[in-house]
Amino acid sequence: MITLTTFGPAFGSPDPSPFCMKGMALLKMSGLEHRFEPGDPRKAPKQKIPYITDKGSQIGDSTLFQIHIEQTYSVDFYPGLSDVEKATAWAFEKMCEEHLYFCAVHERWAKDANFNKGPKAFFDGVPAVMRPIITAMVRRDIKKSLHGQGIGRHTDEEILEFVKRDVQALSDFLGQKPYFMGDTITGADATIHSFVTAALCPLFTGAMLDVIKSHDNLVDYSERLLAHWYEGTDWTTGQAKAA
Ligand SMILES: N[C@@H](CCC(=O)N[C@@H](CS)C(=O)NCC(=O)O)C(=O)O
Repeated sequence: MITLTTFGPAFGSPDPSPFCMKGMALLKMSGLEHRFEPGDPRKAPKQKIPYITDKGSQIGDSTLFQIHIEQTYSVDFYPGLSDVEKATAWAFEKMCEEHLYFCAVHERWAKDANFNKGPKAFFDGVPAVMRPIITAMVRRDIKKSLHGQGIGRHTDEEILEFVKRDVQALSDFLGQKPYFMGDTITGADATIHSFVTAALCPLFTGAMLDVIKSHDNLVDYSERLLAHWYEGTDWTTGQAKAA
């Protein structure tokens, strides 16, 4: 039994983190026995969520545990793809994880309206007297990390231009195919679908949501795979919902 530690459902999504949704989808695709368990990044092996626990070992980072599952259980997440197709899948996955993701973090954490509707709720469990201080401290750290990564140095207009180009590339490549790489569902869908669905989260208003919503094929892809992976599943545990 593999345990995937996530944040747990929030914002009307299976998880507020696209990396957690990626992990959830990968485990579903793997066919291995698994369960989800909400946890705390401070206790995670790399102080980030998601991570898996498999036979007593904890493995942090969604790509590293994907590789662990591939190598340990001979799971092929990219069946039938050529080397060039695998290279394409890798490049799109990393565009989402290492570029589009930071634009989304900026959208949710740096903009007051979105922060107040979403991430602020992460601090509801902090004692009231400490809450404003801890909230401001964590928000400042996240803005600092966005500055270190680079995205935080750009204007809203410049970031939006990046978003438009990432999203256009995803939409153009997906086209009218049922899955990102063609007729077969692959590991690329676990990643791409999670980032597309996170960007479509209706809680967060603003230009990023408007951009992604204007691509009908991405909206349709998000809805189809949400139904495929999550209908009938308890989002908190990963187990089938009681009838
Ligand atoms: N490269 C990591 C990224 C995971 C990640 O960035 N997780 C964020 C949430 S989306 C996190 O746990 N942040 C908590 C923190 O930084 O304290 C992966 O693929 O799993």
